[in-house]
Amino acid sequence: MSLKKNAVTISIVIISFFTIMIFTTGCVEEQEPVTEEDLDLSEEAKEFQGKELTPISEQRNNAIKGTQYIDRDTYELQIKGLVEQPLNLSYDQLLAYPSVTRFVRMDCVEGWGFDAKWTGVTLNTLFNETVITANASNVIFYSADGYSTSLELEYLMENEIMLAYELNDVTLPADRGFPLQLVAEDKYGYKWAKWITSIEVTDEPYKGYWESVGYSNNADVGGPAFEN
Ligand SMILES: Nc1nc2c(c(=O)[nH]1)N[C@H]1C(S)=C(S)[C@@H](COP(=O)(O)O)O[C@H]1N2
Ligand SMILES: [Mo]
Repeated sequence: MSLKKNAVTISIVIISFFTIMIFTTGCVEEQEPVTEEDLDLSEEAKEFQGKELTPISEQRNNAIKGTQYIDRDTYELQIKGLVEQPLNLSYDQLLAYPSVTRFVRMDCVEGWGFDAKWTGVTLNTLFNETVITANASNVIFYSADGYSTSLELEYLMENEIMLAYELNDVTLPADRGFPLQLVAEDKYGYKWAKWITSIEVTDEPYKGYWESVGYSNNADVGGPAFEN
C-alpha cells in the first residue's frame, strides 16, 4: 500500500516537473530572440541588391499564441473554396514550383518593422493549378494557431504576392512562420499570416483576427490603422 502511494507521489512529482519544464520553455521561447546557436543561421544573407537586411535574431515575433511547430513531413497546404479542384500540397511539392526572390519590408501597424530577403512561390503559380470561379474576389488565409486574415484576389494576383518559405536565404525558422508566411507587400504586418495551413477563395470580404476587432481590412502601409 505505502509502496503504491510512493509510486503515485513520485509519478506526480515527475509529471509536475515536466509540465513546469514545458511551460517554462514555452515562455522563454516566446520572449527570447532566436540565437545563432539555436539555429543554423550561418548561411543567413546580410544584404541583398545593395540593401542591408535585418538579422533574423533581431526580428520580433508577437504572434497571438506564440510559436507553432509544424512537421515538415506531414504538412499539407490546403487550397479550397471557389476553386474547381481543391488542392492539398506537401512541403516538397511547394518547393518544387518555380520560385521568386524579393527584398520586402514588413511593417507592423504598431510602428516596428524589418527588412528581409524573401523566397517563395507566388499565389499566381499555385492558383494556376486549379480553376478559380469567376465571381471569386477574396482570399482567406488560415493558420495553425487559429489566426486568420484575408486579402483581395486582385491585389494578390497583380502584385504577384508570394508565400515565402525562405527568409534571408535560410528556411523559415519555426518562430518566423515555418513552413509559410504570406509576404503581403505594402500591407500592415497583420496581413502577413504565418504557419499557413489553408487558403480559401471566396466571393465576399472576410474579417480576420485583428480586422474583426477594428483594424483596417485594407491595411495599406501608411493608411489608417482602424476602420472608421
Ligand atoms: N499565424 C499568425 N500569423 C501572424 C500573426 C499571428 O499572431 N499569428 N501576427 C501578425 C502580426 S500582427 C504581425 S506584425 C506579423 C509579425 O510578423 P513576424 O513575426 O514575421 O515579425 O505576423 C502576422 N502574422
Ligand atoms: Mo502586428
